[in-house]
Amino acid sequence: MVAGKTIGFNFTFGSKQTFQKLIPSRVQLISPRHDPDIVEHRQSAQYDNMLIYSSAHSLYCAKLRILLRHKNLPFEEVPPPGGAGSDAYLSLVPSGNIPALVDGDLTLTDSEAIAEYLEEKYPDIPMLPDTLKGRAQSRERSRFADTRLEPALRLTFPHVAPDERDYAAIENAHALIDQRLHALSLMLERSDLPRDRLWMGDPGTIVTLEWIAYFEGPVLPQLDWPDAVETYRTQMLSHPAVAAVLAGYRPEMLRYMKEKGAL
Ligand SMILES: N[C@@H](CCC(=O)N[C@@H](CS)C(=O)NCC(=O)O)C(=O)O
Repeated sequence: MVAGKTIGFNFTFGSKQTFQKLIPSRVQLISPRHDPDIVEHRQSAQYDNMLIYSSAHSLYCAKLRILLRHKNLPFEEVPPPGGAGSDAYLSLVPSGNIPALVDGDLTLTDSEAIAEYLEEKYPDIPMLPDTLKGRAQSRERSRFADTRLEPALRLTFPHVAPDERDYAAIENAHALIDQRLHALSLMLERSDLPRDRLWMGDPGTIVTLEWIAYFEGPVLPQLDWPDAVETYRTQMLSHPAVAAVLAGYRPEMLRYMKEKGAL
């Protein structure tokens, strides 16, 4: 059972039902408004748990939630004080990235650096295989998601709102996403990594695929999903941490799309 906490509001990820019931309250708290109390709290409080600066619809925050939940690590989530890009946040997190992890005196950004740190600090539920080749393949999957698959998806974000959509840009993004899905399919077919375990390379990949699937239709024309990628998605959903985090995250994805007028 994973305990999670948002400043001023405690919750426990005990069951799917509890988790879903809590989502609206947590989302309300994760607003971009400046809250000086949070900065003060952050600077003065002693945290037993790790603190994550996060936002509700961030893909990389969902990735990190899956990692933390899979490793059964308690954590607290707060919005970036002052909002992403604010002076208040930049004074705490110089890169301005979301998510950022605060663990004692360490403040760390980049979901993959955070994942590697958590893996070294909490190896009891390993997310890297015990073979050299397996670890290399898991890292390759992470890097592919981070530098190839997600950047192709990212091209669509400025064009989610139909009113502001540049259809040539969407066409370009669509072609690139198709290409990257095909590359992922070949990589999955060639990989020895068993799918009955969740590896470090999986959370970022699966959340990115989820966004691509949600955008197909409302934002992107139909995609050519390779069978190997479809099978991989289904297999990943059988991991409880993936299923639970996505169950809470999908309403945020839909909310974002509705706000943009894409649904
Ligand atoms: N490669 C980074 C990407 C993180 C990223 O792009 N985060 C976005 C939110 S999903 C962000 O920080 N946006 C705010 C900004 O760039 O100021 C990671 O893995 O953490």
